[in-house]
Amino acid sequence: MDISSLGDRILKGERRALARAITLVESGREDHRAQATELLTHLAKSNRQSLRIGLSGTPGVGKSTFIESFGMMLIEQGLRVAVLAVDPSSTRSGGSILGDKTRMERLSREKNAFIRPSPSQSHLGGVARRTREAIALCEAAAFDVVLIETVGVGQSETVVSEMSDLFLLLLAPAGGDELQGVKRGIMEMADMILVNKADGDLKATATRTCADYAGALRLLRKRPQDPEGFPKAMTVSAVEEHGLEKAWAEMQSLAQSRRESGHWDANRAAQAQYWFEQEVRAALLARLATPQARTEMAYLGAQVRTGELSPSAAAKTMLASLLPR
Ligand SMILES: Nc1nc2c(ncn2[C@@H]2O[C@H](COP(=O)(O)OP(=O)(O)OP(=O)(O)O)[C@@H](O)[C@H]2O)c(=O)[nH]1
Ligand SMILES: [Mg+2]
Repeated sequence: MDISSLGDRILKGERRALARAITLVESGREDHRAQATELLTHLAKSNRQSLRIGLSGTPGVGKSTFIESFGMMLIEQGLRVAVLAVDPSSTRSGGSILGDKTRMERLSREKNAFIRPSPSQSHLGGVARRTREAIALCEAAAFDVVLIETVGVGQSETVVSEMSDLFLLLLAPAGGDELQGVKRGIMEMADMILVNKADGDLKATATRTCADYAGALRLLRKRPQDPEGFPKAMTVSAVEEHGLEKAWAEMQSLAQSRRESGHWDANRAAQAQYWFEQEVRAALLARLATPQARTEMAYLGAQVRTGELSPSAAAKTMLASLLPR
């Protein structure tokens, strides 16, 4: 594969080249990894930045429907929109991908849109790197907005918020009891809470739910990255396409204020450092998982059990063999 011509086609915004490059970064093959690294290095020179919007919410809250409506609105404004999905659950089959394709039917027909469903079956560490690299590819391909969708389960919100400029939490209209169902840690990550399905019979409940969450957000610790009034809760209807323009205006105003305050750059720098450290950790753990390392762990472990070696002496020996000087 000619990496530099693939790179040039991506820089021209060619979706087919972009799709091919994402397949490359998704590959676990060693020669593919090397090519992916070469490609990303080549593209990093473009220095293009998209607005990266992370979007999380429980299954069925309307993430895909929201992305379809919101994405179409952005396209109508002349913007180019990429959609990536992070699905850490290996239990979900190809069904979710099919579902997304049909749910984003209009968007998937637009030439200024690019939709990439998540590959199934992989652990979160691998998902994180692939998604980050896919984001970088979309940025190089001059997409104005990159939407990163994730189902709100376990660690996936953290992963997505650590690669986003703005993090949105989509919630369903609900009674007061369910408010407590949103974990504090997730609330603290949100830049905006969007209460979806504010239409028909659910409209009044959505308005109440929104007020409840707005109150809950005010009780959280003030974050240095937030201008007055943020984080914010709003109601939207993805189906009736209500509140989307207002939500977009708020997102842009937040992004602008963060650019002006210097927080935008500082946040991206901190994220880059975070992922660097995560990769080092992941690589060290991978070394522990090799057959030789497992054998040595078992061997040293047996000596620790009989008292021949102290735990710390054995650990020292183990580390010396993992990290030869
Ligand atoms: N009334 C109403 N229904 C909605 C709205 N948005 C989505 N829905 C419905 O909610 C259901 C789930 O929508 P999806 O967009 O698939 O939800 P999701 O969050 O992507 O779901 P997963 O991908 O399974 O996590 C569908 O039946 C939608 O039609 C809305 O604004 N109003
Ligand atoms: Mg979905």
